Amino acid sequence: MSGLFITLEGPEGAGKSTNRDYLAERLREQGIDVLLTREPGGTPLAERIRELLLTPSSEVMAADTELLLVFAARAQHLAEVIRPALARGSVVLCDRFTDATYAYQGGGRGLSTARIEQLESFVQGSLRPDLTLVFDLPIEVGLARAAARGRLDRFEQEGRSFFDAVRKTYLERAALAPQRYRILDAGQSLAAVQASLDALLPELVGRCRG
Ligand code: Z5A
Repeated sequence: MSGLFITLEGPEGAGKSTNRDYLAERLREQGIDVLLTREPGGTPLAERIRELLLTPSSEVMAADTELLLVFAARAQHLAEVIRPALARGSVVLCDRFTDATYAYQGGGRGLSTARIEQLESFVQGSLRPDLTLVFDLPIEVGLARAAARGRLDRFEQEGRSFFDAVRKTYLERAALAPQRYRILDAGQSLAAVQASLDALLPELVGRCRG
């Protein structure tokens, strides 16, 4: 594979989608071919699985079901979108990927890291993101942003301890592999977050050009 796989992660309302679009524009200005996508989702079938995962329901979804649905959507997304784009040499900017599984199903739901690692190897083989941008912010700031958008999805209805565990897991994973992760302070103004992205741009452009 000759492309570059960049993922954007963080708790709710961290500004991943907004900043993914901003980063894509900056990279395209440099003549770099960028593909934007997201998880769960990114293909028609995976978007249908996303609906199952996000829509609140009176039937409680078992944690293992949630985990398997996340990886089922990912298998489709990898086969149909991510692997072909990387093979073409594109830069893939993906709003959430498997770090979210460690954070939400591992940290939030308490599923074992070993189980997630097994599925990660099964579904992804050796493919891992080249770079992961973690948009970190206090939970209450992100939840206030999410709430301002209106109706809360199935995850956003979780309690404070769930989101604390999500945030903690992201920061722990980033600390274990600093060469892959960059942590951005997403609690600042949007202009300040985007200035941090601008500061990262020379490194990103360099890596995109290999
Ligand atoms: N999930 C999972 O459990 N396991 C997995 O493996 C995967 C996902 C892949 C859907 O993800 C859910 O799936 C997610 C985890 C679970 N949990 N939830 N919910 P999602 O990424 O689609 O959902 P999200 O995290 O809730 O996305 P979001 O709320 O849309 O957040 P965002 O993309 O990080 O933020 P945004 O849309 O760019 O910005 C949110 C608002 O804040 C918007 O009005 C912006 O204009 C505003 N904003 C952004 N940045 C700023 C700053 N700096 N200041 C002020 N306002 C700002």
